[in-house]
Amino acid sequence: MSRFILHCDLDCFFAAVEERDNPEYIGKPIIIGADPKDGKGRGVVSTCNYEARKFGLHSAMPISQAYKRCPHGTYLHPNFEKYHRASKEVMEIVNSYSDKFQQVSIDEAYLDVSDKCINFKEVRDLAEKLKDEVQKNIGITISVGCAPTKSIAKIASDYNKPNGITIVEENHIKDFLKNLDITRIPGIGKKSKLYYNKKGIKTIGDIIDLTLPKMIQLFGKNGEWVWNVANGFDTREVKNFHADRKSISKERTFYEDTNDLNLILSKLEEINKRIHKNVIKNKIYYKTVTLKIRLEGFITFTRSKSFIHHVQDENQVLKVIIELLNQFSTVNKKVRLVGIRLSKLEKAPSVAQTTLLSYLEA
Ligand code: TTP
Ligand code: MG
Repeated sequence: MSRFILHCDLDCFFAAVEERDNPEYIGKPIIIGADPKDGKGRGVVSTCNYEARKFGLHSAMPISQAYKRCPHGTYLHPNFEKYHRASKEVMEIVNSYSDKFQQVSIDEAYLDVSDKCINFKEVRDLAEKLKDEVQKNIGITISVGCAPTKSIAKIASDYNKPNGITIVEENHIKDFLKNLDITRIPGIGKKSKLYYNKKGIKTIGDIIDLTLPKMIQLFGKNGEWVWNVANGFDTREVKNFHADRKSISKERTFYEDTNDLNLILSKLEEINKRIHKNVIKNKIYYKTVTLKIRLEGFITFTRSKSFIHHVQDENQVLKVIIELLNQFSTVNKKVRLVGIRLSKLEKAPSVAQTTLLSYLEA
């Protein structure tokens, strides 16, 4: 029996929230990210609306380049608190359509509705209802893809953006994928594209035409995964938050590289707080804390420390983070990104070590 998996992804999310709250922006190019400072600014575009995309702007583009292409755009500093609130409200709606719900980023989630629908007509009705509910209640639009696998559902949600629904029935997978560029496959970026192109592979159809052994011979393990995706052989389930989860992590990129220790610490405190909202809600305990720091020039370091027992304790984690951060303080470079990862997870252990009882293993 075919599975009905939905992938829901908000359209130009941060920019959409700004348009909702400032209707005078609608129809104009809006860019969220670093301050362009008349073209001299550093940092990147976080996202931009579809009006701005007409000028070639996109996420992660240096803000100076964006400004060159679109000097008349409206440039806004991100308001993360507002976006997190909107995300939470949207995800509550999406989750109300099925318990088999997996949020994978601030603006995207998978939903398995195989138990709720008996055919694609019902899936479409459900997707339309979900979209309407998000638009009416939150005031922003979401695109939905539906397919028998997670990877094809993700490709489908992106296919008809913004505000689209794309349904790929089991016996239409090949027709849907065959003319799409290989970069539509999640994980094939600009660099891999060049590599694939060199071997004569441009479309997903070119991949489907190869045998699995040939793909493995040409591209190794990655080739095997890509071939499976292209042929609709992705058996991954929609997992609820904690099922089989190895770690929980969050990271943030600074809008401008910084060596301001207070700023770095307050960012880490914010990340720690957010992670703990999740772990508390999902009754998750952890043993290992990892601090990740990326310096300018993309050199990345990680340092970890483990508790003897599983704990769930925001203050203890912060202490560990400060301790680990001190190990970096002699580095004379600016910081680009910081992150925290909690691993060795356990769900509601028999003996929960909290606050004073938790102690460290060197
Ligand atoms: P995306 O879903 O990748 O992008 P989007 O929602 O802005 O646009 P689309 O309609 O194509 O889905 O990311 C969701 C949000 O995450 C985005 O609004 C801003 C943030 N983001 C960044 O801050 N930096 C990035 O490099 C990317 C890709 C996203
Ligand atoms: Mg999005």
